This record gives sequence, structure tokens and C-alpha cells, in this order.
Amino acid sequence: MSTRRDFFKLAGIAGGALAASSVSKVAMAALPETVTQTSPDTMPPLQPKTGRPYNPVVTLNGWTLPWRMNNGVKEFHLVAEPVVREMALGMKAHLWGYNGQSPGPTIEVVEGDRVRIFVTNRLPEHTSVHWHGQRLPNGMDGVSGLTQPSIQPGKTFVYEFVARRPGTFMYHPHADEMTQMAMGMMGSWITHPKNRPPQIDEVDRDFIFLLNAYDIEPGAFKPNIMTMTDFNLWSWNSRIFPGIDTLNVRKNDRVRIRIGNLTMTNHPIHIHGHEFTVTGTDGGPVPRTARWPEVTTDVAVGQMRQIEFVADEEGDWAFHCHKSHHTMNAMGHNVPSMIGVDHKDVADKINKLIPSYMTMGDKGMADMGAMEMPLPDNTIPMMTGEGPFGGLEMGGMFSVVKVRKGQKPGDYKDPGWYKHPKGTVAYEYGGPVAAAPRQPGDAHAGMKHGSHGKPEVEVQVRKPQGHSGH
Ligand SMILES: [Cu+2]
Repeated sequence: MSTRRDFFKLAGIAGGALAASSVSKVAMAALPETVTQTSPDTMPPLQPKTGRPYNPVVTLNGWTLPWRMNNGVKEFHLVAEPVVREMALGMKAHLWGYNGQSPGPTIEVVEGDRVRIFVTNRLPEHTSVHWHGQRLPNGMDGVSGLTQPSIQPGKTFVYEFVARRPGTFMYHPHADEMTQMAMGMMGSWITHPKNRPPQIDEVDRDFIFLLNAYDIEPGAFKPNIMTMTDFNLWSWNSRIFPGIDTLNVRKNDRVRIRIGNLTMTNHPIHIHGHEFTVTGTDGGPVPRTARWPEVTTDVAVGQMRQIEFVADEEGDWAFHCHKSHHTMNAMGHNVPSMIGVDHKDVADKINKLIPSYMTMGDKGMADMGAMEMPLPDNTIPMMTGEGPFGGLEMGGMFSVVKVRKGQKPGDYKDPGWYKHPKGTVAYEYGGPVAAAPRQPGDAHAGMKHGSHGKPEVEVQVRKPQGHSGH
């Protein structure tokens, strides 16, 4: 749901603070109205009604900020403020963001546009906005203390520059960065090409999202901003699977996905069933002669990667970070591995005292996904998501690219699960099972046996306490 607050309402909220604002009354009267968005749904692409035409992007679980034209200048109004972000159904985070959301809205402009961005600070501390990857006058770069004074609470600053080169960029604070980025302050920026540069293809579907991460204890609402590596929520646009929308495309569409990383570690992003090429970074288009095929591309911290492929295989294709801990949701980290540990005896003893005691992890962690264990309020299971064949046992940075013949151009609706043609799904073998061939002699040659018939040496794998594992 989109809500519009006019300037006077905004002034009412900020109270007397705005009277002492750093912009004059005349300039304030010219402030573009604030547009906010509170729904976490993926909004349809914003077709440009004014300015140069372009083919808009779709922000995964996000939206594009509307603008107004003022004497040939594209004017936007960003409001830095506390927000409540639903990260997945059943889990809300109290973050900081822009215009009602974390991440903030995507800003889309065209190469050569003169852009004026009003930034109002409604946070309890000062901030600034850095326009990552842009060519601009030094004083517009948004580094607090270095290129400008910080924007104090209640104040509005104006940034103005020409979007000089086409590409995929982002914006984020450059003031108390550790806190403000850990709280979710970031957004995407796209500068569409003006003409048709030979290194930039036209695409049918163009998606964008940012990789971000939070450390929110199960049951809590606010991120722990001191965390450096041990995050427990790995998200795309502050959403975690199964809260991340699927990327729905038409068969044979040329698809572009733009991914930016503002976490504290790298993320190898992997697609199933297709190969892609990296066609651009935040440094610009990759020359055609320098591209090679991949199914995984690493997006390092502070980087953007733009991948492209022709979606010519129908189906529901997994699309995820390849670090397996990043496709998990919140849980305690100091859990020793129990695989191969027989705790039946001890479990029987504990059950006499605590009837609800459950032994978990002795055959792997899949029972975590299957068990309906009591959880504190405001968290979601570590491994979750139901597919047409059962539990997906995923979380975090995971989604699905849905390729369908029947998906109409411009239609981004979820087509539901793929209906596999007969005879194209892996199936259980129903024939006889032959005995496994063995070396002649002792089947367990080389292994010492105790009197009880079990190997004397058992191997236990235990994660050291406090080790992050990432
Ligand atoms: Cu990752």
C-alpha cells in the first residue's frame, strides 16, 4: 500500500525542529512530497511518465521511488527513518531505512539526467547518503566530515548531479556506517543507458536486489549492530526465504539480474538449469570479449554484479547463495555436530525426567526442518519452506526462478509450482537391490573391533565454541 504524506504533514511530525532546518522556507516549500511504501511485496515496474523513456527494473520485494520533473531536473525525496520490515511471514524486524522500508526505494534515472535528491533525516542521529559508483562533483559524494557536514536529525539536505554513466549502483549512509548499514540503510540505483550502447543488451526482464545480513536473536526485534561476522539472518532486500518473492519470467525471455552486496562477507550467487554471463559491474558494462559463462558468480563486499541469461528451460529453478550457512535462518551458533553420535541411552534417561526432550541431529539436521518445535515469537524456523514434493529445508538467501511458456510479457505474478511433464521427475527405483561387492576376507579389514562388535575408534566432529563457521 502506498501512502502519500504532503510536506505540511511531514512538518507536523517533525515539529518545531524543521523551523530551524538548514534549507530556507522558500526551498522547503518546493520539497517534493514524500512517498512511502509499507508493503513488502514486489511492486510492478514503475513505467516512466515523465523524462526520457526507459525499460524499468523490478525490485525484488521492493519498489521504485517516484519523482517529479522541476525545470528539467528529476527530483526525488528520500526520508531516512526507523521502519518495521517484515522479513518473512511471522518475523518482523525493527530497522532503519528510507521512505517506510529497508532497503529504501530503488532510484531509476537515465544517463544524462540532472538529478536532485532531497534527503530528510528522521533518525535519532546524524546521517548522510553516499552514491556508490557514481561520477559526481566531490562535494556530492556524501562522506560525512570529508565532503559535507552530517545531516542532523530533523534537517534536509540536497544532493544534485548529472547521472553521467549508465549502470547498476547503490546508495547508503557514510556516517556511523557500521550502525546504519547493520540497521538496514541502503538502496539500489540504476542509470539506464540513453541510447543503445553496443555493450548493453535490451532485456525482457530486469530484476535488482541487495544482499544484506542481520543478527537478530530469535524473539528479538532489533539487530545487534556490533556483530562483525556471526550474522544469523542472510537476506535479499531484507527478506529471508520463504519470504523472498520468486523471479517469474516467460520462456525464452532475456533476463538480467542485478545484485549488490552490502554485507560483511562475499556471496557466491548460483542459478540452476541455466548459464549466465556477468555483463556489468558497478564499474560499468563488461566488454563482450571479456565475458565468460558461469553458473555461480561471487559478489564480494561493496560490489555489484549484473548477470544475464536466456531463460530457455521451463521449470522452477533454485537461485541462491552457495554458502550453505547462508540458506539457513536464525538459530544458535554454538551447536555441536551430533552426526553419528548414538544418544539413545542418554535420551531414555532424560525422557524419564523431561518427557518432551527430543534428540536431534544424530542423523543430520534434516529433522530440524521436519519438526514442529516450539519457537519464540517473532522468529522463523532455521530450515523451512514447502514445495510440491515436501520440505525444501532452506532459509535465508534462497529463491526460485520460475520459467513458464504461459507467462505473459509484463506479467510478474507467481505462476504456482511447475507441472513437470510425465516421465521427467526423478523417481524411486523399485527393482531388486544386489549385495554390494566386497573385497575378499574381512569386510571391515583394517578396523579394530571391540568385544561388542563396534569399531573401537569413533569419530566425533565438534565445532569449537565461539568459532563462527563462516
Ligand atoms: Cu551468502
